[in-house]
Amino acid sequence: MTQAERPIKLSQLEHIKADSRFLRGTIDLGLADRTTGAISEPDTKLLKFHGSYMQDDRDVRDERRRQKLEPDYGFMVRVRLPGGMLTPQQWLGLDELANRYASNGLRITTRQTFQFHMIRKEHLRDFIGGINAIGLSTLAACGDDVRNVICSVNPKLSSTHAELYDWALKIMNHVKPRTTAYRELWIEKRERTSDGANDEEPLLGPAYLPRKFKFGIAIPPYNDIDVFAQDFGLIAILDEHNKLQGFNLAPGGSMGATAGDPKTYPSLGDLIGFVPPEHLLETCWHAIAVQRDFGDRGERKHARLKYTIDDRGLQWYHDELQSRLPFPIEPPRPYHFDHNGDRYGWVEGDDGRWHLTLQIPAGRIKDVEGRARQTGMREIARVHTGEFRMTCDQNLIIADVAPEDRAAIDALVEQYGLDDYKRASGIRLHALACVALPTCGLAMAESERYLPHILEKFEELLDRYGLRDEPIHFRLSGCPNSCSRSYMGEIGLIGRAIGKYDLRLGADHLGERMNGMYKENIGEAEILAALDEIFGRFAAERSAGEHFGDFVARVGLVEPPKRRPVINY
Ligand code: SRM
Ligand code: SF4
Repeated sequence: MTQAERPIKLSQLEHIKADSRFLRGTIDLGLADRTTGAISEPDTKLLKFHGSYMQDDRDVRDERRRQKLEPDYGFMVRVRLPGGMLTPQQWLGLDELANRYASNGLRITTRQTFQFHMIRKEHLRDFIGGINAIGLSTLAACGDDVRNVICSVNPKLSSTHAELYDWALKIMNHVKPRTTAYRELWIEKRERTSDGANDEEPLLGPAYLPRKFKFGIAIPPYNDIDVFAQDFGLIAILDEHNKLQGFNLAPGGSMGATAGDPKTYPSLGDLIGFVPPEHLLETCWHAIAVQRDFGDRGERKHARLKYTIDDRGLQWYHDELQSRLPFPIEPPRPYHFDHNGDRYGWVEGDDGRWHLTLQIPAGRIKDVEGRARQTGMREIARVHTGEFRMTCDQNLIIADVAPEDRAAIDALVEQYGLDDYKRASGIRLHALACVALPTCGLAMAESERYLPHILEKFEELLDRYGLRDEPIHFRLSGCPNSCSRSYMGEIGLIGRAIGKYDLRLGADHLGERMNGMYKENIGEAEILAALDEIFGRFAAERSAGEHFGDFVARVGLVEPPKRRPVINY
């Protein structure tokens, strides 16, 4: 039975979407209204599909309320950047837009793209228009649609990476929204949008998807995208000559959960089969269509693909997908991951070109006192002739550098202090933090702003046990939505209230096992006391080469969540 046939009460947002004339609503009127920095509540929901969230500066919220002023509204804008690739000219374009309109520089996200914060309403059209003018888009960067398709940035396999990057673009183009509202609002900048009578959404339908839907392509042996955290993970299968054979399919992942609601939970995807490259686009289309038809449109907290799969079974999802495809889904093929983080420094690709991975703490590229990262990247973009690649760990790669150009890049990297990766501790090199306060409306605790402090504290502890260089994966998030994929951290801190976090431990190093709860809702002193003891045990009792997360799981300090049972292929 499809969603339409089921007698459920649709959530309010389903009505807003269906009545929006393909995402138009009254966004045009809201943008023109100069009496407020905001737009209407229903329009904020539709604006997400256009790549923007209305937010307010939470640091000044109470003070403004006291002064009887409206909140300090601004708009977050997210770029859609499949595969995370950017030309130097595009970098310079984004940099200029950030300087002109945004409050906090450029922010690399955990899905390989950029966000900008606190764009004022009166500048939103010029900002999004400016992004389009440099050949990029924000359509479907947020909203109930297919989000930025991410892809491993394995620099060693340059030619395979180029091929897989191309697949990320193809998937995105194949399944993105078709509405012309985006063009009317942000490119043509029409004062009044049309009635959308000629629009069609052959895949997504007029009410779009029940919830966001995320694809990611991993290129073994790197799982640097956390492929099992995707709604629909794709694992590239290469033969012994690194020629692409096809893709293993791993649906059913996603991290988001609601504090105190056990019906919501993070989950990893599981294998249901393999398809060759020529069948990939059709497979992706129908993978989405199944969720469009069966996803829960009554309860948004229950509307991700993982819940559809868990309610009906992984085998059911496989069979339903198979019933829509004119070719067989084959059994999954063998693959092996050896890592799920970035590797820093210079790497030579299989084509003799060079790639330099830099560490960007929490992805924030901004000039601050004593550190001019934004200026440095601008200077690099002015001389670089290759491209830039964003990683899902909020870092960036200066990619495709000729051997003779390396010295010039190195000099700029050093001059602008972009070479932290040479000195940072193991845990610092493997730390991710979501944005959280002051812009995220859902933040329950600090994250990005807390990262430098808590890392120093962790390093003090690690130094006691000679563990400074230990590559411990640390993920910090300001709430259980886990935008830094904090359930995948060997150490995960998940915000529950100001100054309080759940301490979770025991994920593996391959992105194949989530962490488990160690202590709930505790403050910094308790977190440090707990880790002091566990780091001490780890140093004394670990077996040779054992990672921190594996140790914690082996000695039974936590019980990591279980994967779904394997299905019949
Ligand atoms: Fe996220 C919502 C930031 C990756 C799960 N996420 C939000 C919002 C838009 C808050 C909101 O709804 O009002 C955050 C904006 C903060 C701000 O001020 O900018 C936000 N999410 C981010 C970013 C920027 C985190 C970062 O520091 O890099 C990432 C942008 C990714 C991108 O470029 O598209 C980001 N979010 C993720 C990921 C990681 C991933 O996709 O690999 C997840 C976990 C995987 C998943 O989808 O479950 C994630 N974000 C969520 C959720 C939980 C969804 C759920 O099904 O429960 C929410 C809340 C929601 O959608 O209702 C959310
Ligand atoms: Fe905001 Fe929570 Fe996502 Fe952090 S994890 S950006 S606090 S929604």
